[in-house]
Amino acid sequence: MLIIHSDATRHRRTRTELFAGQLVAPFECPERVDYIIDRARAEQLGEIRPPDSHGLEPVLAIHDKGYIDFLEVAWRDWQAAGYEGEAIPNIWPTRRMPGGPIPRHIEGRLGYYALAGETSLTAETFEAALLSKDIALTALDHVLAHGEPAFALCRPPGHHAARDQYGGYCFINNVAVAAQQARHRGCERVAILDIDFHHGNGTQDIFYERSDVLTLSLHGDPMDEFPYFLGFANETGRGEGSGFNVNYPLPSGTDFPSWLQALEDATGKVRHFSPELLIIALGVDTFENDPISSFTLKSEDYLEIGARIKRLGLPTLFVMEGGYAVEEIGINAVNVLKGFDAA
Ligand code: OKP
Ligand code: ZN
Repeated sequence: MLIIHSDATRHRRTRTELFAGQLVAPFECPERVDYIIDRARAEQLGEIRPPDSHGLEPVLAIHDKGYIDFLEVAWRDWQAAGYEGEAIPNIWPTRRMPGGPIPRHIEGRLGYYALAGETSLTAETFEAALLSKDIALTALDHVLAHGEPAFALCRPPGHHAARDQYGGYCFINNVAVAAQQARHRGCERVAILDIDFHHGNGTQDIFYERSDVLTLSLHGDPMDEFPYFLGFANETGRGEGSGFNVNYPLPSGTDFPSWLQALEDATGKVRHFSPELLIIALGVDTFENDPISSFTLKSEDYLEIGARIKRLGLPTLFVMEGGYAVEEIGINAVNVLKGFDAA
């Protein structure tokens, strides 16, 4: 399988993540990519190519222009305010003060555009986000041109990013940008199947009122897991999009047989939709030793996941999302792709 990868993803190396009331070394670190690419090479998974630049137009087909402009200048404005740490929001529009205009001060604008507080914004953030979507779009080019699968080794991840919000380590929604680009290039129906441990809230919200992009997500029950405020089973789409969003909230401790039952239901729905393109939001934080998640999948299970996805017989784009058991992330992610290739 073709792999799109850039060494420049390592330029995003934040120092801090707000976690459990402390600033800790971020879970979403550059070494994640190193382990995956090392394993892909060792397993001779396929050719590794760098991304091509795709510009901002495909991004602005999904994201709000004001939001993208904010990402571009946020670090400069944060520094200009005299702040010395990495940029972290600390106040938000909430139920009892939903707010009016977008604030002028960077502290207010951070809260306006952030959906969570763990994700530090730094000097390299905007470029890193652009590089990540270029990786996804280059892999998409290959799938569309040849009908063959491709793996976009994206970092930072994307599925929590909404039209005008960042958080959960995500800034640009890579799978959403790729899906919209595929629509633009003539695919009538696109399915996005999100198998990351966390609900793909950004992706769901972006396509919630549309019937041309089917979104499905298997994830930890938001009653107990991030992102807490979206991802419930009764969220099935709105208007034109009614019936075109499917959530599978699963309890803490979910094991592989139970997880596979949900996957089988989801693949049945994908088949019924008969998309021209399948995009997999590939997180391997469902792994038993993941430090921030609570499912119990084992490394060998990822081979079976790849094989099940292959059975759909669709042009397939894999886009990297989460996975924080860093030393095992290479084995687990590459197992999905190997399982797909071998089936
Ligand atoms: C990004 B992706 C756990 C805190 C979780 C943010 C998680 C972001 C996950 N108690 N904080 O979906 O892998
Ligand atoms: Zn995740």
